[in-house]
Amino acid sequence: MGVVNTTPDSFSDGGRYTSTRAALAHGLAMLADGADIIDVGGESTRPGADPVSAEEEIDRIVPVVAGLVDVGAVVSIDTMKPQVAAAAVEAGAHIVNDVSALGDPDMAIVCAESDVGVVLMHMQGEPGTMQDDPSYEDLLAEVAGFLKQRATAAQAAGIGRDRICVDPGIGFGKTFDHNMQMLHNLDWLTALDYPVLVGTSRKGFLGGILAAAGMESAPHERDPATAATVALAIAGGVSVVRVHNVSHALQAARTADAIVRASQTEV
Ligand code: PMM
Repeated sequence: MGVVNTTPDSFSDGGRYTSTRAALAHGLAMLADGADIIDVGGESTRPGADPVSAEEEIDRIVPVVAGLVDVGAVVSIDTMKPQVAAAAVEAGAHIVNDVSALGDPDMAIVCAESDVGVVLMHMQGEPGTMQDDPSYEDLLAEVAGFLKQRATAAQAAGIGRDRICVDPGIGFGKTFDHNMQMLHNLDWLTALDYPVLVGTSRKGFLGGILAAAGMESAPHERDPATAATVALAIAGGVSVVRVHNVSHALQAARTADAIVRASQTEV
């Protein structure tokens, strides 16, 4: 899953794809690089980011979604707002990626009334304050329990089980150690028996790992580190990786996948 943020303020690619033209060109380039899905976002979930009205978010994302649908792409819309999801679905989007896991009850209705896939992500708190002091008594059990509960609620609202994907929400109300523990223990999530999506791309914890090894890095310099997480995620049974650099991630994913499969065949 390649990321197109049409926002002025996302942490890694903010401001680069604010015009429809630039966002579309970037989506097309990621498709050419081998992306299976393009995830279009119109509001940054970065801690402290400015909130955006539904109208503005719709204005940002609809032309991009429609343009990508036009060329036959599978398009995901990254939003917490039911109005925005509805406008994107109307424009042809195939997946709703909701980092609040259907936090707004109307989102379940919008999704149930169409046949979109739904990504349910775990977040502790809200984007503005989620990184202030995240804490858990039992991180893995809490994240897995939340996702199971949200998936069950989604199914009760009429969203078929085969349309649901779960995501631990790397960096969403998580400390460095929380992120590391979740990625080290992905079997907690795969055991839920839904496809798992993971978004590690260029995130702060990678900067932390690299800095501890004496390598300071800006977000856009973290693609090799991202590729390492992609390989580990695929080896751990993850189905979808959400990334900014598709060609690097695709090499890592294909390589990890081939080695995992080789180890399952008899020689
Ligand atoms: N991360 C970001 C935004 N949306 N959606 C899902 N499902 N999972 C994620 O980890 C995720 C997301 C933040 O990253 P960005 O600012 O680079 O888009």
